[in-house]
Amino acid sequence: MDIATLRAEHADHWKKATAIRVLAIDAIQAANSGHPGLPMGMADVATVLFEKHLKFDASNPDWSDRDRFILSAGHGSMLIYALLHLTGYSDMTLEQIKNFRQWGAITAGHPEYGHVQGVETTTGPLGQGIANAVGFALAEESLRARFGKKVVDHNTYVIAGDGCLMEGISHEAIGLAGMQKLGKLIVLWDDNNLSIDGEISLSDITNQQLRFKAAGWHVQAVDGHDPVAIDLAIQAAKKANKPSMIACKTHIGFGSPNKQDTSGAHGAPLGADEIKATRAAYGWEHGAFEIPADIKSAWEDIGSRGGADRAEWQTRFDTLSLGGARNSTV
Ligand SMILES: Cc1ncc(C[n+]2csc(CCOP(=O)(O)OP(=O)(O)O)c2C)c(N)n1
Ligand SMILES: [Mg+2]
Repeated sequence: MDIATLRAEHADHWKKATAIRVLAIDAIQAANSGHPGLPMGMADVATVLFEKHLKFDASNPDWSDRDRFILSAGHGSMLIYALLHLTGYSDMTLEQIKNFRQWGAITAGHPEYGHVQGVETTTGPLGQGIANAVGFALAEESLRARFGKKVVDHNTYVIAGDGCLMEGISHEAIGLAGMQKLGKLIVLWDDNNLSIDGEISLSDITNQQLRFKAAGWHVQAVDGHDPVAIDLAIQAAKKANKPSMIACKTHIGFGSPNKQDTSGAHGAPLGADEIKATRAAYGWEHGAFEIPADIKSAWEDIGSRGGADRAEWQTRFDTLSLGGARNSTV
């Protein structure tokens, strides 16, 4: 799906996703280092995931039955920092975004567990996030078997890039997940056909969809810029009783007139001229780091959407701990 269609047919979605893109672009430009291509490419997928699916409450980041979101492609850290800022995590202020990659800021080049609320595990070494996510999903299965789904019932979502899938560690993890039928694990693959050196065919000819199928996964492919298709695919993935992989066809550096679909968007700031051209392509008339109040507020509604779920969960948990689990063999 192209920008014109997104703006015409999915205006609210487009504004939210573009807020992620411009925050990433501006922070990376200010730092004079970072990776804009992934946040620009995966902003639509991430917006649909956070808006329609992810169970979380930004004011209670440690709620134990939250869905887990793991950015395995940790170089795209500005994607998660932008999401955490927009949805209202208290530690991820605009100042932190403006200080991306600066000494003393929590916004390190790659997401660090324990530094940032909402970062579930440290990523950056490619493949590490997807492998850890299999562990998260296994832990969820084990806890649910022990305590019951009234109090343990959450999904683990992963955004993985081509590099994550090329790393050897991903192979064992994918095999284990398929074998264990980890139906609550959903991997969103940023299928952008680009990596640090250029097109993927320079380094890998694996058919990733067949690879995951061969390991026992539920596999789908979607246009990673089409919010309706992304939503439907995540819905189907949640219903599957196997781990799911959704190949999200995206454009790295989406919307940058001269850098989209090139490795130039992978790991360098766009540059002042290209940022101007990209803002024009987006129809985004706001200054650097400026998010209009209505868009911020729409994102904050997403951040607080899980509050009611969390309160209901707390009631179930309190009841359970008075009766069931406390007196069981646990
Ligand atoms: C284990 C490991 N090896 C190498 C790197 C360096 N590195 C960072 S991103 C990247 C390329 C990743 O390509 P892809 O996942 O396709 O990301 P995209 O260019 O699409 O954003 C590499 C080689 C790393 N982070 N971890
Ligand atoms: Mg890639």
